[in-house]
Amino acid sequence: MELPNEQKIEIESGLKRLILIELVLPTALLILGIYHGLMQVLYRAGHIHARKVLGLEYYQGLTLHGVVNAIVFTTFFAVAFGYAVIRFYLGHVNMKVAWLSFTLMVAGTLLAAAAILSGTSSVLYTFYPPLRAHPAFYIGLTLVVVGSWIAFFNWLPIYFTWKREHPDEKTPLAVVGIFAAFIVWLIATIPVAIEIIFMLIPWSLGWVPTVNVPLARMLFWFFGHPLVYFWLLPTYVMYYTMLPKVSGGKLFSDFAGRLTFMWLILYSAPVGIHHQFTEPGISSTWKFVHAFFTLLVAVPSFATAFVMAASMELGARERGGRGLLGWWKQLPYTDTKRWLFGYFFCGLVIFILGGVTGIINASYNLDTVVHNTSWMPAHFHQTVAGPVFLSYIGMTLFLVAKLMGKEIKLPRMNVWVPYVWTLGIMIFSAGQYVTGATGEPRRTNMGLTYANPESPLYHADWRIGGMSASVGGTIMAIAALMFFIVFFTTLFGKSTKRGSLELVVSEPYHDENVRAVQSFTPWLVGAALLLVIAYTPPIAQTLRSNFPGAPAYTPDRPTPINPPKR
Ligand code: HAS
Repeated sequence: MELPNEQKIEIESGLKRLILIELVLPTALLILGIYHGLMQVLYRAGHIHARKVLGLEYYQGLTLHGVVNAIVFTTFFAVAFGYAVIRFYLGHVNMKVAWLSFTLMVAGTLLAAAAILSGTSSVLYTFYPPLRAHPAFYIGLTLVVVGSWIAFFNWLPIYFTWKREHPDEKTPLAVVGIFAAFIVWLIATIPVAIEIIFMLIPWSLGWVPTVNVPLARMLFWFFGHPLVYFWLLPTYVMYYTMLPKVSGGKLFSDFAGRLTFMWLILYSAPVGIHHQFTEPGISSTWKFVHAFFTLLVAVPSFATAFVMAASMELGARERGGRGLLGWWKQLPYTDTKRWLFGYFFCGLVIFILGGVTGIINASYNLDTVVHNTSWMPAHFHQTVAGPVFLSYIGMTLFLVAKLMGKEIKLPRMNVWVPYVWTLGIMIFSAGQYVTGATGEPRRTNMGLTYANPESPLYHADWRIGGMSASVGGTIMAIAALMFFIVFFTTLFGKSTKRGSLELVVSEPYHDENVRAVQSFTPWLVGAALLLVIAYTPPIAQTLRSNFPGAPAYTPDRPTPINPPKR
C-alpha cells in the first residue's frame, strides 16, 4: 500500500530489529492462543466430552488463550507500536533501555508460559484467588508489566526534549494517544502490582496461609477495566490518525481525537466495581457511582463513532460518493492497495455491538442477568477480539512489511481476512448473547455437563449458543489461518526495497486549537482525584468487612490444597 500521505523515515538497525522481534514473537505465540480459542468452542458446544485434549486440560487451555491473546500479544504490540510512533514523530530512543525492557518482557513471558504449561497455574487471565498459581506465573506477569513500564519511561525524556524544542507546536496526535495508553496502563498496573507482590506471591510461596479474596478482586478490577482502554487506545490512535487517510479523506476533527484521549485518561479507572456488582462487602452506593462513571467512559467512544463516520464520509465523497447514504458505496472495502481499511472498518462495525452490550453490562440491574454468563465472552470478543485484534494484526503486518522492505504476499487473501473474521465473530457472539441471557455459564467445560446428552445436567436450550459459538469460532480460526499464511509468506518473502519506518498520517479537516486538551496535567490531576473518590470508601468497606482469609484451591477439586487446621 503506497498512499500519498504515507511518510517514511530511515531508522537505526537496532531499533528496527527490536520492533520487528516485538511484533513477530507475540504474533507467532498467537498460533497457540488462537488454537486454544478454537478448542474452547469445541468443548463448550459438546463436540468434546473430555477434561483434556493432547495432554492440555480445559482450564489450562483457557488460561493460555487469555494470557497469550489478551495480555502478552497486546502488551508487546502496544510497546512495539509505541516505539514506532515515538521514533517516527519525536526522535531517537535509548536502545540500552529499550533492550532492557524487551529482555524483562520476554523473560516474564517465558516464566508465565512455563508455569501454565506445567499444569500448575490454570488460573485464567484474571488469576482470581483462591485459585492459586505457581509463583513463576505471578513473577512472570510482573516482569512483563515492569518491562512495559521501562519502555514508557524511555519515551518520556524524548517527549520533554521535543516539547522544549517545539514550544509552539501541538504534540502530534498519535503521540498523545500512545501517551494516554501508557498513562492508563501505569495507573492500572499499580494496584495489580500491589495485589501480586504483596498478596499473591507471598501466598503462592506458602509464606502466608490465606489470602483476602475480596480485596484481591477489587485490586484486580482496579486494573482490569482500565486495561481494556489500554488495549483500545492504540486502536484509536490508528483510527484517528490513519483511517481517514486510508479512506481517502481527512480527520474530521483533531480536537475530537485529543478530547477522546484525555477523556479516557480521566474516566478509565474509577469504574472497576462494575465487574463486582454481585459481590458482597461493597455498598450499592459505590456500585452505583462506578456504574455512573462507566457510562461516562463510554462517551468518547460514542464521539469516536461520529468522528469516524464523518471522516470516512469525507474520504468517500472525495472519491466520488454522492447522496445521503450513497457515499458508503465509495469506500475502499476490498482495495488491495488500501488493505488496512478493511482491518479498521470491520473493527468499527463489530464495536457497535460490543459497545451496546457494554452499556447493558454497565447498567447495574441488567448486569445481574448477564454477569458470569456466556453473554460476557460475546461482549468481550466484540471489543478486544474485534476492533483491537483486527487493528493490531493489520498494523503488525503493515509495520513488518515496511520495516523489512517487502511486498504483502497474497494481497487478495489479505483483504478478505477482516471480513471473514467479522462474519465469524458475529455468528460466534449471536447465540452466546441469547443463551447467556438465559443463564448459560461462562468458563465452564460444558462438554462434560450441560452440553452432554449423557449427563443429568444436560441443558438442551443452550445448544444453540454452543453451536453458534463453534460455527463462528471455526470461521474465526479460518480467518486467523488466512492471516498467518499472509503474514508468514510476507515475512519470509524476498525484500524488494530498503526497509524503513512508515506510518500513514491523516491531515485534519478541522484543526482546532483548544488549549484544554493540549496539556496532560489537568487530566492527570482529575484522574487522580476521581480515583481517590471512587476507591477510598470501597477499599475501606472491604477491609472492614472482616471476611476470613481463603486457603488455596485448584480448578480440579472443590476442597483446598492445604485445608486450614482447626
Ligand atoms: Fe467491557 C466486561 C462495560 C468496552 C472488554 N469488557 C468486559 C470484559 C472484557 C471487556 C474483556 O459495565 C470481561 C472481563 C472478565 O473476564 O470478566 N465495556 C463496558 C462498557 C464499555 C466497554 C460500558 N469492554 C470494552 C472494551 C473492551 C472491553 C473497549 C476491550 C477492548 N464490560 C463492561 C462491563 C463489564 C465488562 C460492565 C463487566 C460485566 C460483568 O458482569 O462481568 C464502553 O466503553 C463501550 C463504549 C462503546 C461504544 C461503541 C461506539 C461504536 C463505535 C463504532 C462506530 C462504527 C462506525 C462504522 C462508524 C459506545 C466507535 C459504521 C458502519 C456501519 C456499516 C453502520
